[in-house]
Amino acid sequence: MSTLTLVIGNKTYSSWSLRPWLLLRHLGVEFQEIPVPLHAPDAAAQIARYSPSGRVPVLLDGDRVIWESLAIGEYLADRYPEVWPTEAHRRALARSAASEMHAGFTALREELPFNCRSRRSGVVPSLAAQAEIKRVVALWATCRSTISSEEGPWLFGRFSCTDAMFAPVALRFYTYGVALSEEAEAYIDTIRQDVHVQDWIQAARKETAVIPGEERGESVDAV
Ligand SMILES: N[C@@H](CCC(=O)N[C@@H](CS)C(=O)NCC(=O)O)C(=O)O
Repeated sequence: MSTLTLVIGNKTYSSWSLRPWLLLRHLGVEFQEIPVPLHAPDAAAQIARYSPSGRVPVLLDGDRVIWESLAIGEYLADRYPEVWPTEAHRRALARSAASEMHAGFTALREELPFNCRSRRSGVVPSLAAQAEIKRVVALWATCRSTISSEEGPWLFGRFSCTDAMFAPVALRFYTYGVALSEEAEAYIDTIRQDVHVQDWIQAARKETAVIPGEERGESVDAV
């Protein structure tokens, strides 16, 4: 691999960008970032310079272009097997959980938009979103049931791509004060206290671009 470059959106708002960024950080891989402000008038043109799908994140590795957060995870796994758990049964579950996250949870994502520097109250998830929240918590518990707590605080003990995929979901639960099981709350704490997640949030706090109306009346900087 040559020097990697990750094209990302605003750290405040771009949950998809956080996923491969966090994975790269946990792998200890050096990479450059190209930030694209997603709500700038020329955002589409800026993204199109790098992304065949018109979306971020995009990983650039020499003349290779890899888009879609999960595909970026798989690309990195070719080089860094620790992207997934070592044991085959855990790896299968880790991939299934990550794929389910990547493909679904649309009500949750629409109703609880990502804003990692904000806390909000009064958002009542629809029944569809509540069912998805329940499913996320069940998935986390299933992943954790394959390990002993001594193996570490992440879904499979040590950090994997599945944690990267769910990190923005955990931050959303915190932002919106979603009441969860003790086990799920402990996992959210693990995500929030992660040094790389902290770096991401600190950088988000310094961003000045704001989606119009998005942060009206909110306790920005409370995270
Ligand atoms: N399935 C894609 C989702 C990427 C995505 O929706 N990215 C958003 C930013 S978080 C985006 O690029 N939005 C710009 C647009 O749709 O114009 C992935 O996993 O990478």
